[in-house]
Amino acid sequence: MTMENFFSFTIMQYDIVAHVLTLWYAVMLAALFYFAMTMYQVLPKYRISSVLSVVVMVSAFLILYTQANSWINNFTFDPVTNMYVKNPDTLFTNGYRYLNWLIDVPTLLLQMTFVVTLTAAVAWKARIWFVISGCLMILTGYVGQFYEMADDRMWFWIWFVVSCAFFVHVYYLVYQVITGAKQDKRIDEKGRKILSTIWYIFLFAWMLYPIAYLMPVIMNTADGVVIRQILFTIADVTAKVIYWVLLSQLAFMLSRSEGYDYNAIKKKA
Ligand code: RET
Repeated sequence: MTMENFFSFTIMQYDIVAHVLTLWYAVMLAALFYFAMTMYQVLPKYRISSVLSVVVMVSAFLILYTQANSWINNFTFDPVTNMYVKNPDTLFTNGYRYLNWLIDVPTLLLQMTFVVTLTAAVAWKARIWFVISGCLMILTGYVGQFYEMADDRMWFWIWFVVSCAFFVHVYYLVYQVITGAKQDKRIDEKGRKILSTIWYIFLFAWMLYPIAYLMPVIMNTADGVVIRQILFTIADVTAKVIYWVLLSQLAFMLSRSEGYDYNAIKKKA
């Protein structure tokens, strides 16, 4: 059972979580349209990255909608105490998030290898390990989160450590791919800045996930729940949507340097 089921919430606490979760799936839907509509602004070889963004957004939207409802259906307002109290016959779960990441994490990592230029051997090695380590990081964390409120948190910690080992490996791979991409002659100073920002997104936004996982240990209160849901949402919007916008900027730039100027083509037509 996750920590969210152990507390009653003030109207403010309950509403903040309900609103943050709603905002979150609305952003996913908005981003879906953005990526579908900007797809033709890049060369065909980069469009696979936009297609993947759209596909992931459909799945993210559906899963996150379910996740938001899991919160909304789990509590009832009690006018006597003026608090939202847990329904006796339902349980909240963060599990949907993990399932969503299982799709997103390998895709986010793969997309990078489709946009930046890498030698075939490096690209394939990175792709295979991105999928293996990315999925194992999420799956081991998924198992661990079932033990977050156990009397003895031994398994919670064991799975956390295992998941972190894969996390470090993913970081190492991302670092290699990004430093490799910076060597590309077609990438100018602005492009290198975008690549550095992408690296910072990995460094900071991805780090919020293990922090949120540890919330039952760091702050085991109703406020802790609110902070955890906000952290997950900030991380998700940054790691997905902002990352994708940056990646498509890079693809626009590379397309232009390869002679594909979408605005000029449109003017002619
Ligand atoms: C877990 C378990 C505890 C240890 C670690 C974790 C890392 C999770 C990460 C998730 C990234 C998700 C993304 C989703 C985008 O949509 C599984 C919480 C290290 C890094 C980027």
